[in-house]
Amino acid sequence: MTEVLLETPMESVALLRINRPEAKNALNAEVRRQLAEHMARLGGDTGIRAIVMTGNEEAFAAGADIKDMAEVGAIELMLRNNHLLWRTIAQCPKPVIAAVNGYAWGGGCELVMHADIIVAGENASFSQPEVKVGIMPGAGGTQRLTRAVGKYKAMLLAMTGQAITGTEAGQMGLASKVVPDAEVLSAALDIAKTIARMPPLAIAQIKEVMLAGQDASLETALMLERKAFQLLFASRDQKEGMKAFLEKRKPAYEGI
Ligand code: CO8
Repeated sequence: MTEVLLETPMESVALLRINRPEAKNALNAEVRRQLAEHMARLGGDTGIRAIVMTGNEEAFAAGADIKDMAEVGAIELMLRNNHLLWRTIAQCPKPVIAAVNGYAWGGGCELVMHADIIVAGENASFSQPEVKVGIMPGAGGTQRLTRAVGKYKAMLLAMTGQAITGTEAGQMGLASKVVPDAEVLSAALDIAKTIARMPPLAIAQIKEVMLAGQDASLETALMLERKAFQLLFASRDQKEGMKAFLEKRKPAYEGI
């Protein structure tokens, strides 16, 4: 697989790099397929506790590949079943951190929003510019962006196609953390390292409950939280975490 490179920069952390510099990392079918394959495999790998997803200095990804779409018909597009690949990424149970430099436009911005934590460079560029090429966001942009920044900012971005900087994305709630461009990857890896040291069952429950709870009623979401909270008391890591605190030592988590 060369369109998406897999590295393990440190123990328990996987780094996925989109690698189509000649096309500003535009998401063609192969990139999407490889991303989904990696996510599916890493999602089931007990040795991996956090995934960082990035592009290069110029582009995280400048959108879906327009050459792949320009002449396609609606039925052919439907039969491509791209949503299954996006769903695989969305359903990855491991924490995913997007490290964003350069363009995160269109499908690139939508891919970023599949992550759980977003680290943006100050000068990164976020946009949903699909309207400018005659279409609309089609991989979650109308929904995840609205949930992230609210209706009025999301409408403004999707209807004008205007780009915002990483700094603005941070102010709007579209980035968890904004750092100087040169520090994006190291900041994302630092977060991954911190998360990788946490008890993985607790991390998995936090992710599952937060994502499922977003789309449920508050009562249902609070019930999900309560059940997951209770469930964690069946884990050895809960006993170890609390015992280590009381014994004033570092916990040794096993993931069970
Ligand atoms: N698709 C295909 N090729 C692209 C894309 C793209 N999205 N973006 C850049 N490229 C290519 C360019 O065609 C160019 O190739 P070549 O050298 O062969 O001419 C190369 O990358 C370098 O790009 P530029 O010369 O244009 O670089 P600039 O620095 O001048 O500009 C920009 C960078 C501003 C990012 C510019 O390339 C641009 O506007 N790109 C298109 C951005 C865009 O419209 N993105 C949205 C696409 S639609 C979409 O994402 C729908 C998602 C819905 C989900 C669908 C699931 C299938």
